Amino acid sequence: MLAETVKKLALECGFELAGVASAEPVPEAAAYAGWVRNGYAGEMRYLTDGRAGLRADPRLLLPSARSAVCVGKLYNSPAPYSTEFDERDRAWISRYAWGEDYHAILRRGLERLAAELHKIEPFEWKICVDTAPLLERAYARRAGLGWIAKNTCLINQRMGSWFFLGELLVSLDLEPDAPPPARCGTCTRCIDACPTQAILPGGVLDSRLCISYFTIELRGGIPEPHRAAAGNNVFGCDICQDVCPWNGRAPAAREPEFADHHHSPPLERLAALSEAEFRAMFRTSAVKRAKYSGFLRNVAVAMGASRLAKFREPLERLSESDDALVAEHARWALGRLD
Ligand code: B12
Ligand code: SF4
Ligand code: SF4
Repeated sequence: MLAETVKKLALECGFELAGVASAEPVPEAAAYAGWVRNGYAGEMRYLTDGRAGLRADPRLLLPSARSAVCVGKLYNSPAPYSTEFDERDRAWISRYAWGEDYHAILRRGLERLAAELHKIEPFEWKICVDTAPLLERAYARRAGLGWIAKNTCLINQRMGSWFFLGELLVSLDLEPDAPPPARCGTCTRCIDACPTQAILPGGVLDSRLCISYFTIELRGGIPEPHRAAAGNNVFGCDICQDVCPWNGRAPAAREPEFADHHHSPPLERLAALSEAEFRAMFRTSAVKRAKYSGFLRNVAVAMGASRLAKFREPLERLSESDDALVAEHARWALGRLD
């Protein structure tokens, strides 16, 4: 009964999806440990350091946790998919980073939900959005929000996969939902479309091959054999979701916060940004995570991948950068121009 009220309140607080899972350890924690052991986490130390042990049990995050209220927030926009976009002189920024940084938006919604719920019954809670050491997709699946697909994203039958996940761990005993069946069937579109073959059999992603990892998380050089395949993706990658049939008619988000502010800016403009301009341009966007140096590295790679001769001048400038990382990627790109 209370679970239904919680889910209704979650929808009123701006979430399109809401469900409840028990806040118990999940068997996927073993799959996660194996994933890390295989090296698939690459250099993402926040996944492999001591804190990673917390992933086995949400009660290490909130000792009194009994349930996880899992929510989904749509961020899709009506703009075209990256796979329908062929302007080689423009950058592709991942759909999820076009608007305001989602961490703040989800946290605000979950704080509101906690406050509303507190009016009904006192309880303890903890908000988790992305950065908490919690296997978000495993709990969201249990809460009925969707299935973990072959591209490893959580897909909802009605909404597709363009949504963020967040959780409110609560000390309340709420009736849990049931996970939906997996609906990938025999489809392999995402596996076939991935430019770097990062999706392995069995719904496993090797981050060390993923463009999203290269362009957002990796701090050093992008491995040379994968640079050309990164194409014009300068922050994240949408390809394995763009090609997914479940996103064919995915609904768009209603909020102005997710409007497409950063959709496909010209590469030349990005290459000319000073550090202050970069900070100002992406002040409220998730793009700032790449940091100025990593972002210029990505822009240089995208210019090289385009092979457009008109990028010779901006690339020559970047190749003289004091930042050795940027300069090396710009020299690689210059070597590829027509
Ligand atoms: C690290 C991370 C990444 C890494 C690794 C991605 C990955 N697939 O693991 C990188 C940088 C590559 C990445 C990329 C992206 N990410 Co990310 N990422 C995370 C983060 C912080 C942790 C994920 C994690 O623990 N990965 C490790 C693996 C092992 O976990 P897992 O895939 O969840 O694995 C489960 C299942 O696949 C299954 N499983 C895996 N292997 C096996 C094997 C067997 C035998 C079995 C039975 C099960 C099984 O069990 C696992 C445990 O639950 C989460 C937030 C969070 N705290 O969970 C966001 C999160 C997953 N990312 C998100 C997003 C939006 C993205 C991107 C779309 C961004 C972009 N456009 O570039 C891409 C998508 C790329 C892709 N195809 O996954 C969203 C996903 C929302 C959704 N609808 O699914 C999340 C949930 C953030 C959020 N709060 O919204 N991400
Ligand atoms: S995000 Fe891009 S590189 Fe990563 S698995 Fe999906 S298609 Fe492949
Ligand atoms: S493209 Fe096909 S296999 Fe990949 S996630 Fe979508 S339905 Fe599943």
